[in-house]
Amino acid sequence: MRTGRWARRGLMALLLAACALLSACGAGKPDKGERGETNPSAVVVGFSQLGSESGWRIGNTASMEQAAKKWGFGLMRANANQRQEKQIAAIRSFISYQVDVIVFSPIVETGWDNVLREAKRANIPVILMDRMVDVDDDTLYTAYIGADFLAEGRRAGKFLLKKADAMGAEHLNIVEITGTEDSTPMRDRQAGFRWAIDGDERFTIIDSVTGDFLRSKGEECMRYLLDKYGAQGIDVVYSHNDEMTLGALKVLEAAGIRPGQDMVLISVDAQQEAVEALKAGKINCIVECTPDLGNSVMEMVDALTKGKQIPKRNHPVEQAFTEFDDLSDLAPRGY
Ligand code: GZL
Repeated sequence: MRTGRWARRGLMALLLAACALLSACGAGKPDKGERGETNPSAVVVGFSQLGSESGWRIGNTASMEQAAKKWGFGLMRANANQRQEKQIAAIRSFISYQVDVIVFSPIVETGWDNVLREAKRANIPVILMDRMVDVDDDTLYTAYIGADFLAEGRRAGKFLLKKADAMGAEHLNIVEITGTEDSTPMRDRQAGFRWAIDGDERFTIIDSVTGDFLRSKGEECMRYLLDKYGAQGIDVVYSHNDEMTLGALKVLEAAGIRPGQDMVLISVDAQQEAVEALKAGKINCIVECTPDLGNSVMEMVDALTKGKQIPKRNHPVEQAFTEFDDLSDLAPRGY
């Protein structure tokens, strides 16, 4: 793309030499594509993953690694362990190594303008995977691929409308356990849910606390909410991901409360462990959020390296799994 074949051979040698440094800061060696280490024409992708906070995230990383291997692309990986500054440092290292494309999942929406301007000046396209950025100039990224989180929130709310009808409920108190503040999934799952139930007098959201998408914090949040409102004061728990839901579920059962029966549980992601709880009647609805974005990302990378245009926004098809569905033939989730 930007350098001749010989320059790339030199660059690849530099890449290999420098990756020892990257591995020291949590970034992996650039797995060479199937065309082998000596082939300098292999496309190299710089991938900054935000962390490994959930089954979803681990599945997403695996999806990227499997797809890079399938496409024969080199993958420079860096795990930021939930730290934005580490993502920014990794992106800067990808720029200095002149990778062909940068892919990253921004942990929060703000604070990316400067480093994305540096990538643009270096003429390296950036694909946002899974989460969005809030920047003044949307030419700072080439494309977004990930869930429509507003739609996910709306699916959660629409399930609750149906559940309230089935219960013949006159009024339901809702507590919300949110994901990482200022992240796209947190903001839009919150907004979409409210959009769906807005104006329906049967529902009151009595509290919203952040669990940062972590199981341990989901436990803490549920313990706090139970202490504050008591079991009788909470009818519905809306949790932005399965890890937090599974943490909350453990606290409810320890308190002698039957999750899914005494309290309605609505979750997001659909990781296997949560699906098993749904089948056991302990969760009432799980809105799917697929982590399997790797192949679509690599298709976009391939198109970009061939000079083709790609759509700016790309959403996978997703659904919801609920107590009203026959889940007997639901395939294993793989995460
Ligand atoms: C959603 C993703 C969220 C998952 C969580 O696309 O960003 O982050 O819902 C993960 O499990 O932590």
